Amino acid sequence: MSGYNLEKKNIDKTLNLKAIKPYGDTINDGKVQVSFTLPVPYCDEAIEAAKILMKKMGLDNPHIVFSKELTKGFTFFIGYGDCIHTVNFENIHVPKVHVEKMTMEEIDSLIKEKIGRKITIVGATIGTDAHTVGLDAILNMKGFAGHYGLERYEMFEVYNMGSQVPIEDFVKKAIEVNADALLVSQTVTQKNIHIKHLTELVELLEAEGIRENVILIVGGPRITHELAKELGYDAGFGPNTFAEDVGAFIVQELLRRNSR
Ligand code: B12
Repeated sequence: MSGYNLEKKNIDKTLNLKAIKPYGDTINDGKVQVSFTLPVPYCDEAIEAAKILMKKMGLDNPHIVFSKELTKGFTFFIGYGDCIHTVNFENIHVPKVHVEKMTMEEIDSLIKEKIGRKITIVGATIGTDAHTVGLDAILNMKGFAGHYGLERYEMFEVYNMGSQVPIEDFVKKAIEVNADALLVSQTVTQKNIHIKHLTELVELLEAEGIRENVILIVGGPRITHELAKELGYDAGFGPNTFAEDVGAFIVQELLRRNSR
């Protein structure tokens, strides 16, 4: 056995999915890099404070590799440490949207064949939220990262109302065009403003008696399917969503509802 292999055999421990740790260069070494700022001047005591804090974060052998005064009274640190905690990977179950993957062409053909008419979608970033890039990535003709948006599909009629749309206007539009699906985007989560907006929308749809008539979808960087379901939505989509994920969900959900 070569010296390298011998050494590797001695330091590598078997991967245990019931207790995974961060990986640096050896399984189970737990190596983690952190960066943070403390509101104290740059000095030896500041570095000591940073190391004590890292220990309290569960990082053994704390080592500050970089520290610099940001401005008077504030010091920035980069440190390395060995994470003492583990996670049971086998026990993790993340609720996900159940959708069979389809291409744009397959989605259009399925709608033509099984629905026989265009599916109407109304999308908006509701309330005070001004972020439109995520919603546009799903709806706009040119789409996102090489994936065309739903406007490009032959069988979707898309109304993109843009950003900061009052919830009342959004619901009014949904009624006016007899929407099949409502697509809402929420990015800002400060002070749980997204929960407020999303809850108000569900309440208004219920008050208007149309909640059950529409497929209600929310998306955004901090949206999970679990949160969406909790708030009374049919599906929630987070980062790395593409239009075909959403298009496939809409047509499959519509067919499920029609067959009931
Ligand atoms: C661009 C940007 C802006 C632009 C927005 C321009 C525009 N027309 O959208 C401007 C300058 C206006 C802006 C303003 C603000 N912003 Co800003 N902004 C960003 C930034 C840099 C990028 C966001 C983005 O475009 N991402 C790219 C898209 C493609 O990703 P995405 O949104 O996640 O979308 C994907 C999925 O989430 C999903 N998805 C999203 N929506 C939907 C909807 C549906 C229906 C579906 C199915 C899927 C889906 O699909 C998309 C594609 O995969 C982020 C930081 C960052 N790097 O992420 C901060 C950020 C989002 N902004 C932030 C903040 C705080 C603000 C301000 C409050 C700042 C201020 N104090 O004024 C204001 C808010 C104004 C307001 N009233 O909303 C914070 C939000 C923190 C939080 N969680 O609350 C961030 C994270 C910055 C930060 N680190 O602090 N912002």
